Amino acid sequence: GLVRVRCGVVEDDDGFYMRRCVVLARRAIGCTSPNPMVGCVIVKDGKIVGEGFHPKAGQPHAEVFALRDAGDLAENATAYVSLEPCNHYGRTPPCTEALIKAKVKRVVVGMVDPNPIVASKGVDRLRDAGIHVTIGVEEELCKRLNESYIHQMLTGKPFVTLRYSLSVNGHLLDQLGEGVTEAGGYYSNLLQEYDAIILSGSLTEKFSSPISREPCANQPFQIVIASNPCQLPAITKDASKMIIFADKEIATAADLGRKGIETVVLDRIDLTSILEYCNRQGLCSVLLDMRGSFGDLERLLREAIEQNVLQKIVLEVLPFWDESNDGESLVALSGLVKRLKVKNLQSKISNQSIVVEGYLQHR
Ligand code: AOF
Ligand code: ZN
Repeated sequence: GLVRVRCGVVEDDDGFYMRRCVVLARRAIGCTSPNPMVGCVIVKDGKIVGEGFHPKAGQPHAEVFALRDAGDLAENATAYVSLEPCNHYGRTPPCTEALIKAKVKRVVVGMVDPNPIVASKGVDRLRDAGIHVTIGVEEELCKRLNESYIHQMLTGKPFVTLRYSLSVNGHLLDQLGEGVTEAGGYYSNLLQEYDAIILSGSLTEKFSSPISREPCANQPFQIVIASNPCQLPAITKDASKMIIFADKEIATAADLGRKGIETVVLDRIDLTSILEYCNRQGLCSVLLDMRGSFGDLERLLREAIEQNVLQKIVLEVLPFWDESNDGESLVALSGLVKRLKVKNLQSKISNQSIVVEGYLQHR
C-alpha cells in the first residue's frame, strides 16, 4: 500500500532500503570528515542492482558509485540516498545531474542536506526534471549517522562529546574495561566516530598508548593538555596526529617537533583556542575524555558547559570497587554536570561494562 505524505509517496520497502544505505555509509566511518557519511542503493523491480557509499572527501559521492555499479539498470529504477543528492560543483560534480542522466524514475532521500549550498536545491532540481522524490524515510537514523556533520554545518562549531568512566563506588576511573580498547570494543568504536580526542597529558605517562591498544584504521587526532608540570607524552607511531597544548614552555619541544608533534604554549589553555584549532584543521567532532589528571581538563569541561558547546555524554560504569581513595575528582565533576539536562538516554551492555549515552538539552 501507498501512504501519501507531504514530502512524497512512501512505499512499503522504502525503510528497508534506506537502512541498507546507512549500513553502506558506515563503511567509511571516520574517513569522510569534513564531508558526511552517505550510502546509496539503486533498486529495480524489487531487487538491488547497485550500491555505493562516499569513501572520503575529494572522492566521488555515494550516488556516483551506486550508479556505476547499476550501469544501464539504473534507467527507471529507484535511487535511495541517506542524504539529499547535491546540486553543486564542489570537489566533485553534482549528483543530481548524474541521477538525471542515468534516467532514474524516483529518488528517496533520508534527510535534506543542512549544507546551505545544497539545502533542498538538490530535491528541487530532481523534481524539476520530472523525477518523483520522497523525503524523510528513516530520517532519525540518517540524522544520527551524521550528527557531527549536521552540527558543524548549522553552527560552524565542532560537535563536542564528554566521556568518562565510573567505578561502582563512584570514582572517576582512568582505566577502561577489559577488551574495550580492542577493535570492536565500545571505546575503539567510539574513537572511530571522532575526528579528535582531548586527553590529559598525564595519561600518556600512565599508559604506553593512552587511546587504543589495538589501533584501528582511524585513530582520532590527539589533543594533549599538559598543565604544569609539563609531562612528556609517549610518542605514538603516528606522531603527526598529535598536538600538545601546554601552559608552560616545554623543554623538549624541539625534540617533539622533530618527531612531527606540534606544541602550543598558552598562558591559559582554553576551550575556545582548542575549538578554533579544530576548525582550522577541519576536525568536526571532538571527544573530551576525562581520563588522567582531572585538573588538566576541569577548566575545559567548565567552559564547554558554560558556553553550551557540549552536545553529548557517553558514560561507562565498570564493575570495579576503586580503593585508590580518589573520589574528589568525581565530586568536582558532579558539581559541573549537575546543571546539565540530558535527554534521549540509551544504555547498552558492552563486555563487562554498561555504557550510557545521552544528548544535551540546551536551555
Ligand atoms: C551527496 N552525496 O555522498 C556526499 C554529499 O566537496 P564535495 O564535492 O565532496 O561536496 C561536499 C558536500 O557535498 C558536502 O558538504 C555535502 O553537502 C555534500 N555531500 N552529497 O550527494 C554524498 N558526501
Ligand atoms: Zn553529491
